[in-house]
Amino acid sequence: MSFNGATRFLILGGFLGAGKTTLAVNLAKALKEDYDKSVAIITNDQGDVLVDTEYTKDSGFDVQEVLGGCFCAHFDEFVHSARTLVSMGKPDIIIAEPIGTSTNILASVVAPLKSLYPDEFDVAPLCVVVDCPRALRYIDGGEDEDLIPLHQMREAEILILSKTDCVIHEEVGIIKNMIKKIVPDTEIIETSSLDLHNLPTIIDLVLSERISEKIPIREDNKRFAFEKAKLGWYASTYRVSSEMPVDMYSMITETIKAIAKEYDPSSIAHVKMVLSSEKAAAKMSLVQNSMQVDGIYGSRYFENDGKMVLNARIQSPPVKLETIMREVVKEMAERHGLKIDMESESCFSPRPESPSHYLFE
Ligand SMILES: Nc1nc2c(ncn2[C@@H]2O[C@H](COP(=O)(O)OP(=O)(O)OP(=O)(O)O)[C@@H](O)[C@H]2O)c(=O)[nH]1
Ligand SMILES: [Mg+2]
Repeated sequence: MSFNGATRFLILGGFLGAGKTTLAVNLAKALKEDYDKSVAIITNDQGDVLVDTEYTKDSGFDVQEVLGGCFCAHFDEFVHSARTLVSMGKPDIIIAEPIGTSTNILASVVAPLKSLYPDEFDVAPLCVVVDCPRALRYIDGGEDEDLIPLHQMREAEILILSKTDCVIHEEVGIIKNMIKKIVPDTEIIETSSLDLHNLPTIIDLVLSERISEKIPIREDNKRFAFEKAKLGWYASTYRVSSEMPVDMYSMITETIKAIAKEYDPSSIAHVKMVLSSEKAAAKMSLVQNSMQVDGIYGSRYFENDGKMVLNARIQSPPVKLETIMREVVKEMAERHGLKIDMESESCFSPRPESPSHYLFE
């Protein structure tokens, strides 16, 4: 889709686990099925292996990933990914999901895209996804660790309030009033991935000619460095095999529960896991204390060869996180008779990043 030949670009920001990937895939599916529009997706991570990439690819979309840091610090690579998607399949729309701890997206991603590539990309107003359970924490002003999500909210041109199904109706109203106090100029669209209410409203925005217009707010990235560094980032991939059928649902549920037992829920930003074979796949997430199986396709049982990808972002020293993840996976594999062979692993706390561009105008 293009007004003037440029590719429509939607940036979906928001904190870890807020529901960005779920929304991106739901939007992409609806745009394809109900509006005959093609969508491609750009994922982003600090580490080097992404559950989100597996999930969006498995959902049938062209995907590019920018790894090793935020779009803002890898801006040329980000633009290269977008151009690759354009040359691969000429998508009508590109949806880009920055890392959940990204800050100053307006100044370091939106503004440079608009000013450097006005003929190539047509950037929609910045959408920031905020989930209701986490937002309840901000009612009393939030805590120190809410510095990043509160900043992300202030950046929003459209604030998408997700997971409305996870709180009672009155709380949605309370959260919206709180948001209006923090960002009076922001439009709020509430939604839930369970019933997809208001998805057409978000699609109307994507298909409209509205472009991002908000003047970037000036907040020094150094303010966020301490909070970012508190998180341990873990990623691993395993080649897996089993001669007997393995119940994937039990396997991933028990794995996620075992990880949850090791940490205080408030320190768990997002743990996600995909187990897949040629004929079947299962994905599961844990955000704070909320555990959810996000889909099983094909059979519930895993057989023969496949792959397992595990990502965790938890407030934890990386060494402890790595030890726990290894032990849990080993124990679960033994219990379910799954042979595992680690292909890659990384665990670290993110270092401060410098954006390639930083435009305030
Ligand atoms: N109940 C409910 N769960 C949701 C909703 N939206 C997303 N989720 C679940 O929340 C979890 C996290 O969703 P993701 O879409 O992976 O979140 P994300 O923002 O992409 O997370 P990161 O990429 O780690 O920052 C998954 O288990 C989703 O199924 C919703 O509206 N309602
Ligand atoms: Mg995601």
